[in-house]
Amino acid sequence: MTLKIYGTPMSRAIRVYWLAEELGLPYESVAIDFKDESPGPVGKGNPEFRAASPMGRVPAIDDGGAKLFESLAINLYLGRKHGKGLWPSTVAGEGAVYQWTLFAANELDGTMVEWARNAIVLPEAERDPAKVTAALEKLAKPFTALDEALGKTPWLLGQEFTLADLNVSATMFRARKMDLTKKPNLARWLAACFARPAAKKAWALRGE
Ligand SMILES: N[C@@H](CCC(=O)N[C@@H](CS)C(=O)NCC(=O)O)C(=O)O
Repeated sequence: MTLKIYGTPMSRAIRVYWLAEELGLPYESVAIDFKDESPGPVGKGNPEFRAASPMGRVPAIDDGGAKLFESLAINLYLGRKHGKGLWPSTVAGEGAVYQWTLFAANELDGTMVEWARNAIVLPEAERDPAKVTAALEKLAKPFTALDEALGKTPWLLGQEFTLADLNVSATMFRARKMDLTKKPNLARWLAACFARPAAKKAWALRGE
């Protein structure tokens, strides 16, 4: 049964499309517009979608009856299931993937959204520069931790690109619009993540 991915490229579903491209996984994209409250086919009330996503948030998946929500958990599941080099071969490596994925969720995700909304996404009149400053202050420690880690090895777990790199870089994709000259290792790594053919294919779905 083909993997179903609910969401749109303009949502956090982009993280799952990127992984599907990396793994060469065929998938059916079920468009759910996260701004549409209706029970119609593309609305958040669509009952088939709600069976996979009880809060009506995208992305969600149905993988032959295995239903999951939470973008990064979906990626851990698909990475563990299909591997293909993106999933580490040791338990210590798996621990590092969990660590960086929870780091992405807890230290980056919400603050990156806050920065992006107020720095680049909202119409200029609605942006709040104080929120930009506060977000950058909150991101300083995690960005330093990343820059230091990536000063030691090319990728987060060592010499190879893994799911840790995908989950973290996908969560901070908008940092490509920040001035990262003081974080050269982070800047080099972010550019390398997004130079991957699978990332380009996924981001092309957003017209980027
Ligand atoms: N932590 C969740 C966040 C999901 C989320 O907030 N998705 C947004 C779109 S990117 C959404 O569905 N918003 C509509 C809503 O919250 O009702 C994840 O990573 O999947």
